[in-house]
Parts: sequence; structure tokens; C-alpha cells
Amino acid sequence: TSHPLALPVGVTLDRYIMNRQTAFAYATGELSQLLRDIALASKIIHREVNRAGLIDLTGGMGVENVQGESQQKLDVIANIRFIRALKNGGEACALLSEEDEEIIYTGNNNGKYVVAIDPLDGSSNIDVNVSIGTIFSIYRRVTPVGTLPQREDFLQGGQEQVAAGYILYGSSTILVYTTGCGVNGFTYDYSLGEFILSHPDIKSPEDGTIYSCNEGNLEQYDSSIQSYLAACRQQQYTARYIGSLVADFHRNLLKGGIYLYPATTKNPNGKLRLLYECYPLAFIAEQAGCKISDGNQPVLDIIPTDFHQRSPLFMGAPRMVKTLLDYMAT
Ligand code: P6P
Repeated sequence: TSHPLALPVGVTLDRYIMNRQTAFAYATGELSQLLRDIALASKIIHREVNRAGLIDLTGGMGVENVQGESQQKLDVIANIRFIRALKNGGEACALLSEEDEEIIYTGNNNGKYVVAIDPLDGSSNIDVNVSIGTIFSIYRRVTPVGTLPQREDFLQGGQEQVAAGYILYGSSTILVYTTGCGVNGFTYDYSLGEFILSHPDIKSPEDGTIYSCNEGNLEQYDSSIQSYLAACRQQQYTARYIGSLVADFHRNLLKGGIYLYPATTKNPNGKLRLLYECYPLAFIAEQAGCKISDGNQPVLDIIPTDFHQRSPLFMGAPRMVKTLLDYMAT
């Protein structure tokens, strides 16, 4: 349910964050400041993304990132911008980025939070002007404040997230996040340089008729998933797959439907990353009333062991996900 202090559409992100902070006596302002730091970096990336074609930022840089994928220039810029914003902001003691194998220390060992982030997911879509996105996940550190952050700060498990969100750089730029009290969307008005509350208290539909997966992988899917997808086609559902996770997720959240990235022979544990893709999207999805599973358990219950581990992902309208899981259980 929306908080009694719910603010009207049109309020700025800064005002909204302050309002929510005052609504929680324990709030000391650090998380508020951290969210502002993330919003600032995303404004800078919005600008880079929207002029990439103009100043030849697109195209491979020939630099391999930890994932062994060709690194687009905007990938590098986005990673640098978030690291810099969080270092300057002072609230995060460490980051884990999709672009770097190991922990990135901010030098702020007194920071109470750690951030797992995919600075710019779907960067192979940049050159063809397809929407791309940032995904972030925030934990309170479990190691003593003042000491060097450790692996366990990032391996607490999805249920321990204190906040999660994404920024979708699409036909417009929208920041969607949760701190566990519902999900709100803020559309960027670049003429003001402000994120404005445009999608208060997002609740995803209980059912849907849109399915979203890369059907090019169909033959690699478990037969139960193939059967479920055949049933979707027989019911003349609509297929929508953008191939950019944040864009597919956002459509699913607002319109209802089911998004599937199952295990394949090429990616036996699925392709999507647990810490900075599946966990944050699962937190948001559950807060908006979606169901999200790895096929065996709720994604938020998966015990993490490795920073860059992958997970299958099935997410969307509860009725649709339940039907899929019934197929998978037979
Ligand atoms: P496939 C982009 O590389 C990405 O990580 C996600 O943004 C996207 O949803 C997925 O991979 C697409 O993967 O195998 O369908 O091309």
C-alpha cells in the first residue's frame, strides 16, 4: 500500500526522497544521499547515451571486460561515472560492477552501504538505438564500519537488499526504485535536470497475455518450457522481446506478462547475473506484486556464492508465472 505521506505526481525525486526519509524515524539520510548520488550519475549517462552517435562513442573499444564481451565505449563511461559518483558521494564503501571482476573500493570505509551495479546493461544495443539500462542493488554492509569491505558484504542474499532500482534510457529516461515500501517511477525532465514522479506506487497486473523470451533459443529450453510457450501461442498471446533486459522488464512491470530467460545449452545456469540483474529486479518485481523465480525457488531466496554467478529468470504476472511453474513441475 502507498505510504500515508504519498506525494502527488509531479514532485521531484529529491523532494520525494526527503519526504520518505522524514517518514522513517531511523532514517539518518545516508541512504537518501546514496540514492541522489545514483540519480546524478544516471543524469550524466542520460546525456552520454543521447549523444553517443554524435561524438562517436559507440562501437567497440577493443577492451575486453570481465565478461569477455566486447566493451562498448558507453559501458566504460557508465562504469567510470557510477564509480566516481559513489566515491564522491561518500555513502558507499564499495561497489561490485558487471564490468569488473573484483570489488571496487571507494575509499570511504565509513560508508554504511555497498552497491552492486550493472552500469549499462544491453550495451550491444547502443549502436542501433535500442533502449538500454542501469540496474543497481544496495545493501547495508555487514562488516564493521571503518574497516575494508569484504566479500560477505556483497554475498548477503537478495532478501537483505535495502534498496534496488533501474534507470531505463528509452524514448524517455525513467528511474524506478524501491526501498521496500512499494515501487515508484520518476521520469527525467532534462530541461529542468530533475527526475519527476510520474509512476507513483506501481502495481503490476495479476495476469497478462504477453510473453517475452528469445525464441531463437527455444530448442535449447527444457521441454516443459517449450510446452508452456506452445500453450501461449495456442492462446494467441503476444510475443514481445526487445533483447535489452531493463526495457523488457519495464514493459512487463507496467503492462503485465511473463519474461523468461531459462537455462540453455550455451548458458546452463541462465545468462542473467544474480547480484546486479536478478536480485534487484526481483526486489522491485515482488514489491510491485509480480512473481519471480529461478524455476525452483523465489529469486530473492537464492544463496549467492560468486559475485558474477548467473541464474535462470522467470518473472511477471503471478497467474502466468504460476502456470509456467506448474508446467515445469510436471
Ligand atoms: P539474448 C544484453 O546483452 C543482455 O544481458 C540483456 O540486456 C538482454 O535481455 C539479454 O542479454 C539478451 O540475451 O541471449 O536474448 O541475446
